[in-house]
Amino acid sequence: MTRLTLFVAPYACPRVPTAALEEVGVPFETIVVGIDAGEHKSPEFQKLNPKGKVPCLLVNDEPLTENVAILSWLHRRFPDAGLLPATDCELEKMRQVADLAFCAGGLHPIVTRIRMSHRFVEDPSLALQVRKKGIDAMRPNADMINDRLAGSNWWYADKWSVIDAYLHWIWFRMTGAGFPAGDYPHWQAHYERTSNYPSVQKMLAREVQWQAELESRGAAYPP
Ligand SMILES: N[C@@H](CCC(=O)N[C@@H](CS)C(=O)NCC(=O)O)C(=O)O
Repeated sequence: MTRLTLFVAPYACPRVPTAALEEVGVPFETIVVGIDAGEHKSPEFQKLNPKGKVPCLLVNDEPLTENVAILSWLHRRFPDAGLLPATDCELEKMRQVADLAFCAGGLHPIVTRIRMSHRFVEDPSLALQVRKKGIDAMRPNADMINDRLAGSNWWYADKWSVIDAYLHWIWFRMTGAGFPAGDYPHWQAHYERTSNYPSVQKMLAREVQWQAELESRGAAYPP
């Protein structure tokens, strides 16, 4: 049996592959990395992921990094789990990769500007400007996502996928940092729907344990 171990951090993007692994339903372990305590910069972790980021998935001790790659690998390795809609069309498969890349490469960096605006400035008083620019940059994306979710439960109409888990994390992160949720009612409703989706609920229950573990070693941080 393939041994799977995922390096995670509470409230961070490893929420997405955790929900994916819960959806697959195979046994897996998580190792919690205290980002605020700088544990992602430790030599031990950087040996596995020199980029110093979570998630990092160990497949029988072999590391795989980047959400797009981890989620794509899980989808290929466990095709019956339905992490993405099944299709024989090569173009459609690549459109699914494009959707993953949009979340990871398009939306995530904007979320970082909104949520971690202080990281982009020397002078802390300028952080608000960075956050405002991040919110401005997110708005056209949020319009498009809100429109797409207007008439359907999930990103791919009637079929839940890991894109929904990704949008769930992005919404959580940016609205928690001041993004105006009320302007995007369909994405808000999607967030609530996804919060009740079984594999997302299992992921959120795991996250409570991750935070408790960080608290026990004095490395916890607020959402
Ligand atoms: N491109 C990476 C981004 C991963 C990433 O930025 N992870 C964040 C958590 S959401 C992280 O590890 N941050 C640690 C830090 O740089 O402080 C992916 O999609 O997997």
